[in-house]
Amino acid sequence: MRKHVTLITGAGGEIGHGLIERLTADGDSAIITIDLQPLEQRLASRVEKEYQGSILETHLLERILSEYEVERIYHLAAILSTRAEFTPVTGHQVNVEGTLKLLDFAQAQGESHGRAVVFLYPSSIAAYGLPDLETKAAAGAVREYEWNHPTTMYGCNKLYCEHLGRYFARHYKQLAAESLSGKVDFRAIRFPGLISAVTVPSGGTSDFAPEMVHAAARGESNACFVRPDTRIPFMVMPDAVDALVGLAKAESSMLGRSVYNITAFNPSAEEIRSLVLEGFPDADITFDPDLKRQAIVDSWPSDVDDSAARSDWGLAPRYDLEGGFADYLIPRIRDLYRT
Ligand code: AKB
Repeated sequence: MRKHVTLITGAGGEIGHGLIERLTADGDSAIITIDLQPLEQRLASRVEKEYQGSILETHLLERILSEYEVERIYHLAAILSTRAEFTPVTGHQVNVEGTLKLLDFAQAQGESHGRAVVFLYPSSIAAYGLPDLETKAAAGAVREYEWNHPTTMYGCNKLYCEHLGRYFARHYKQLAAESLSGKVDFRAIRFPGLISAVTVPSGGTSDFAPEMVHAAARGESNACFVRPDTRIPFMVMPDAVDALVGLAKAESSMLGRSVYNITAFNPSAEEIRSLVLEGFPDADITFDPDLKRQAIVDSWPSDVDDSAARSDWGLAPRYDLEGGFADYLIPRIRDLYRT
């Protein structure tokens, strides 16, 4: 008999860290992972099995199919927005072809064990693209179906994969004699920028915020790569993990859509700097905008409307802006770098 498990791809990344800790703290140790790099020992010891390799390796996914019944997939592996602009074809391979492989794997799993595989997909505010700052200011909190004109390879990849997921869930092989759809229960969250007290992101464009606070805690100076007035939505990592787990557990009958905005607060970069200075009064934070990365952040909305997530599956972030810094980020980051 194949064991029932949850699969996490990109498990060693920022969200993967928090997710493995959260799921195993809840008593769920039937977790298998895929990542290019070995997991940190403290995470590896919490999971059932760790596969080191690429999501693009067909034989790896076939091996998992033969060994496990996968009930749920958190497909976290991705190349983020800044990095994908330097290698857009590789970005597309990992972000789109990789996701297609995972969706196909979920379909094969569902057909093999007969139950729908819940497929959690972290999409992003990068799926939006606003043409200029005037439009961004006038748009305010955008709804899921508005301004879907991403300017980055990563944003295009995320938007397209949301559609691929919906296709697998509802229309897969619609001309076949017998319906094969319904084996993938696809659920996506459009994440805002995320700030973790435990890990420092790399390769993203919302990284200016976590970079500021981690540099301050390490006693290093930081030249923020966006203007002080730059504003996009953010959330701290524990709330992002809670949201993923909350959406995974929601009754499918409650879900009116397959893609949900979520957010917790939307400070300007200057407001983030002020909060970092409250926690680390000696921090040396200046602004030195990189005009090209600035343009990417300027194309993302200043806020998103997450009312559908709140009403359909009970999104309720624990941390607002002040609480996120005072009760989570500052004390936890201080502990992280305490020597
Ligand atoms: C990035 O900056 O690429 C990501 C994102 C906003 O999805 N953090």
